[in-house]
Amino acid sequence: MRNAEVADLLDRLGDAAEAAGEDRFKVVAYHRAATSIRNMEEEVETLWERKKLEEIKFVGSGIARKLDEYFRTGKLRLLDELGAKVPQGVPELVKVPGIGPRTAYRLSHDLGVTGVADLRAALESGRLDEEFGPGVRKSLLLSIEKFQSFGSRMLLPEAEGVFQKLEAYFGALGISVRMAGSLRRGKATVGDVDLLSTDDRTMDALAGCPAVAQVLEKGPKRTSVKLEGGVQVDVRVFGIDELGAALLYFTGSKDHNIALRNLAIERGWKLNEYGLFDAEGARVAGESEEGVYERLGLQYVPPELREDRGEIESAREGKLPSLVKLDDIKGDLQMHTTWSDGSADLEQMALSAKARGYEYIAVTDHSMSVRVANGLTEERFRRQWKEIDKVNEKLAPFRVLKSVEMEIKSDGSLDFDREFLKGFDLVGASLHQNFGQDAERLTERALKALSHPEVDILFHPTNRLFGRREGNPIDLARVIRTARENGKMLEIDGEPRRLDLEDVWARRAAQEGVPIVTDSDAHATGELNNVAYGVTVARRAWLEAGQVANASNLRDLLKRFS
Ligand code: DGT
Ligand code: CA
Ligand code: CA
Ligand code: ZN
Repeated sequence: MRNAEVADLLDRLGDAAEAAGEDRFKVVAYHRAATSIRNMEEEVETLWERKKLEEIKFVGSGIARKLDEYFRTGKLRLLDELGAKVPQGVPELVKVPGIGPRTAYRLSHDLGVTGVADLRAALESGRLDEEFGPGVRKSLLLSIEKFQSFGSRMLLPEAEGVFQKLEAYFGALGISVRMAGSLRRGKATVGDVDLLSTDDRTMDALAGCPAVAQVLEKGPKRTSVKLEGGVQVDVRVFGIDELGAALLYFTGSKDHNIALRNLAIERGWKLNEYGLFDAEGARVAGESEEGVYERLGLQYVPPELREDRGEIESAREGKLPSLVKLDDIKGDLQMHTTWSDGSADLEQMALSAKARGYEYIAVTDHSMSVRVANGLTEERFRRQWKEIDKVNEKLAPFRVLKSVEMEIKSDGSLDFDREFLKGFDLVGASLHQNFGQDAERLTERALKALSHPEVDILFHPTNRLFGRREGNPIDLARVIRTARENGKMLEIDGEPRRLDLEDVWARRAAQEGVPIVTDSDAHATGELNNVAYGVTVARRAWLEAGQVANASNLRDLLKRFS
């Protein structure tokens, strides 16, 4: 079936024509013909053999001639010629969301922009002020930041949502699908959604799903589609006795796979997506992942650890950690209420947390210098404490801890003095202002807070925000050392755009003996769910419950920072 291949060719031709500054109507014609061929029943190659290409809807004599050249020679000269005409910066610029081939052409050809970094510099320096109004400039800058920090990946909850919808869709048809890929490993961002099944009907079912915008590829054992909204989904079908090996292979990571395959090779065996085979080619495992690990002499490796970061060695020695679970979490230590920038009041947050089975929460409204978030003064905190006392009486033994997300100001000083801070049960500190400082200044601010006797936790240490900005360039090795020396805790903020600390750094902090807090940073009751994402990061950081401060009960928690 060459229809998909020919359709892609025409789409590429359309993009190249647009990027080379060709007429709009030509560009549209190529894409129209591509869609028409992609969706037709008959083989385009058969029609070509019968000289009937022009009977295809939207294929005129010009496009028919090009397809004829392609079928005869396997090449299309026009594509190469157009490619040579595409200005230097275009291929990179079109990857930025919101920049199409036409704009890219204009930027590169007419305005001399050589790439994404150059575009950013040009916008920031005012070089393009005459070309674009302030609104367009602002949205271009936002797109660039998103592209530079994020690419075309999606956040974990979005990928999970796609999976759940598809799982329900297939479920209604009696088809069961399994999650694989980076989504199953719980990565903070996910490129595409990978599914596996043992049911041949899955292919047609996916291609026929109403949420599908475009079928990219459809074969007997594999289908790829793009959903409305742009998310790519890959489905592959395997036999029941192959499913474990397939899950292993398509869960990845690629590096983990390669390490496993090398273990098989050492024994003179072979491992691929169909199974584990001995030297004679007989299948020794493949039905389950557990079976494959076992025959390779390994403990079962949870998907979150499959990154080739030492898990193979640990599994061989039987020393994999017993990873923390969502169930282990006894309370949530960062959230906001209507006192600052949250949307639920304090009692609602407490009730919702209690209903989740927690023993305690810390209410961490912002302190006064975060004016945009309606930060609290000493006087307002004193009033909030009275409300907390009342709620605690009502909900006992559930406990609301008096806490704060206190601002570390530009000069490293804090919003409140030591005497006042003593009135809180728990003090978290973070910075929201002046990220433009150099790495040394930013690091000094964090270290100053971690050296303060009343501060207990440093919240979201790097301040990264997927889709908005990369993390601050602070010296995390020094942050961790200072936290350890002063007996402070570091946070994994479960807000999906933050997930900060990230896994490798949280792991390192815990290895050095720093207790980790993993919480929601909720600004509404529903967002208390964010803790699950924080726990996923903690698992990817190899953490056991004993290394997570809020996996302990209230008494032990209070002991940690009294
Ligand atoms: P993503 O989608 O970019 O977030 O990351 P993944 O890990 O889901 O990667 P994806 O979707 O390209 O492929 C799914 C899995 O398939 C990947 O984790 C490992 C496996 N895989 C893909 N390509 C290769 C390869 O060239 N060699 C091996 N050994 N495995 C591969
Ligand atoms: Ca994937
Ligand atoms: Ca994939
Ligand atoms: Zn915050």
